[in-house]
Amino acid sequence: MSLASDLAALFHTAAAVFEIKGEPVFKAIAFSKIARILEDTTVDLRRAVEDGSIAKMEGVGKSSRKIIEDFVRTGRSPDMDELIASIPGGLLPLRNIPSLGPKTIGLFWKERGITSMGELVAALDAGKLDGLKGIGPKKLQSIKEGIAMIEQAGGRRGLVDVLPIALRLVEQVRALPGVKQAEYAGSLRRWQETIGDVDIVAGVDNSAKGEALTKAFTEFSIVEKVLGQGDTKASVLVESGLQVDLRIVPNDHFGAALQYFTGSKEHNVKLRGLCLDQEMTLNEWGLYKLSEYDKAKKVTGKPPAVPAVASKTETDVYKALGLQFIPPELRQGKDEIELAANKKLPKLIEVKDLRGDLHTHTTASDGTASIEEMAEAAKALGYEFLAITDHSKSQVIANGLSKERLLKHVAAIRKASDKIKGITLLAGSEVDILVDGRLDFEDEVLAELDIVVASPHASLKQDEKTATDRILRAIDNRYVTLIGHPTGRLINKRAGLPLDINAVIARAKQNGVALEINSGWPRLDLRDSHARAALAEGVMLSINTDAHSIDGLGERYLGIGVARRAGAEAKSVINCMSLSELRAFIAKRR
Ligand code: DGT
Ligand code: CA
Ligand code: CA
Ligand code: ZN
Repeated sequence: MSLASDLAALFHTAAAVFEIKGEPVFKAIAFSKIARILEDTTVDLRRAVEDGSIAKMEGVGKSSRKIIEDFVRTGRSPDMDELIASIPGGLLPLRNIPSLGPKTIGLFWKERGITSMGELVAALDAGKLDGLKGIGPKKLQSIKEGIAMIEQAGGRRGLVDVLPIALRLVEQVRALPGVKQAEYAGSLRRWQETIGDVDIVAGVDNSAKGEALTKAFTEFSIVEKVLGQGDTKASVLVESGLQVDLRIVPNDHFGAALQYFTGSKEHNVKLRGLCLDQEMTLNEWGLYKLSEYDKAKKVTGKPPAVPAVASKTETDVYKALGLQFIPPELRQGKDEIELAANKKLPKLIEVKDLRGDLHTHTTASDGTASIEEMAEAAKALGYEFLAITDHSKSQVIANGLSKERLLKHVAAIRKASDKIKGITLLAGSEVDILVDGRLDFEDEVLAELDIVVASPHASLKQDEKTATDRILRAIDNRYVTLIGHPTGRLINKRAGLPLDINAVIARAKQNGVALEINSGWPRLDLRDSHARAALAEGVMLSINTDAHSIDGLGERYLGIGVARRAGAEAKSVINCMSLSELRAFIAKRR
């Protein structure tokens, strides 16, 4: 982490301490503000401290100036140490629990003596937190669920948090002397939604010194702790305890190593089974004839001293086994090896196959860009169409549109569509699926729209039967084109509706309704397995960003990743249709 981001984290922590202690709110607000400024700053803090210009930085006062100066000069701040030590050490980690804020942590501490996760769990179980002022049973229930989420996640981190760190490290590894190529492997390359640790593979030439390379790796500024270091591998911890493993192999063995460390374990196990059938063996060094491999002398950390059948590239390895190249997203140990053997792998959808986005918001509800701005941004992405689908009236916090506002908005969208050349705007709504499955607008209003996205937002804790009936009823509405984020789950935060997904898929198929893969993090909803099940039944998918800004429109790659893990081809995704095909799809069931 950079100095500025380290300091930002420290100020965020300090703000939480103030809140936990119940100090006047202006203190926490001031420190949170400095933290946010530090997160975004491009100022060289060392220089700013040296020449005194730090005093002029926005938000920085006398006490925060001293903290920054101490930290920049010595790597710590006695004032901050003292502040943090003024509350029990077990309180700060409780901030990781979704739906538990510092104020409530402070309340539990002062009123019930809770000072750690263990004590909190015990108190919840024993009902000791019942009856606290301002803390209802619903709140307690959601804290319990938050704790369960954390335990279930087991410290696995979200894909989007890990990806930038991995990309940065891969770039740094590529720049080391003697490194010919480097890639991230593991669950990240397979595009899993959560990541246990990051695996990086580097191919090096003969001049490279392994020990020096791994040493340089452990000395990258982002590294917080070294777990192990040898001449072919190293393991380190970076921010918030994320582990990164580096493997170094001779460049001629890079493909085999990348294949091996990309996994999944299940895929590799099946692949090795296939090797044995062909009297070969596959390991991190390459694909070898068994007869030769068995005779070869083996030294740990070195390739076996016999020529490999294949090892340079992954494609070589798969080809030598009579397989098509299997994209990493499909390496799940399901049916991908059989499909690759029969040359029947799907031609996976790519970002460039998308011809439009069908679920987006503008300033009319809770977006930050106007209709025109969104349209221009979509055009810049090469899109042929864009559906504007602002929230409906029940979404009060999201400034949902009343019928009257919606009809005006529709007129404005159509006008903009006529004015802006090169892209067609579809006037739509993201209409709320109410608690019983009715929609938030009458049919006669929906009939005025070009496209209808129906999504659940509230009451996401229904039982399976109620939740499934709710979504089925929405699918039955003839104006509904697609179901937006069908379960409402948030990765590592909220389980969402416990749907009977097969029933939902069957009804979507019967009615010709598409199911969304919402690309927005932390939604990714439908998830990969649900999308796969939908495809197996021939249900059409729709990949949308749910963008609330022009930048949001660009964030399609996550949804595409989910679709690829599901084995989706462009022909199964309505965003890849031509506009006239899409209009026909919408019209067919009305
Ligand atoms: P993660 O880190 O839990 O998100 O998941 P992965 O898949 O990245 O797992 P990881 O980091 O333990 O190992 C990376 C890859 O290396 C894994 O997908 C397959 C390969 N691998 C690691 N250990 C073994 C092993 O004992 N046997 C086999 N066949 N493959 C292994
Ligand atoms: Ca891993
Ligand atoms: Ca690993
Ligand atoms: Zn939306």
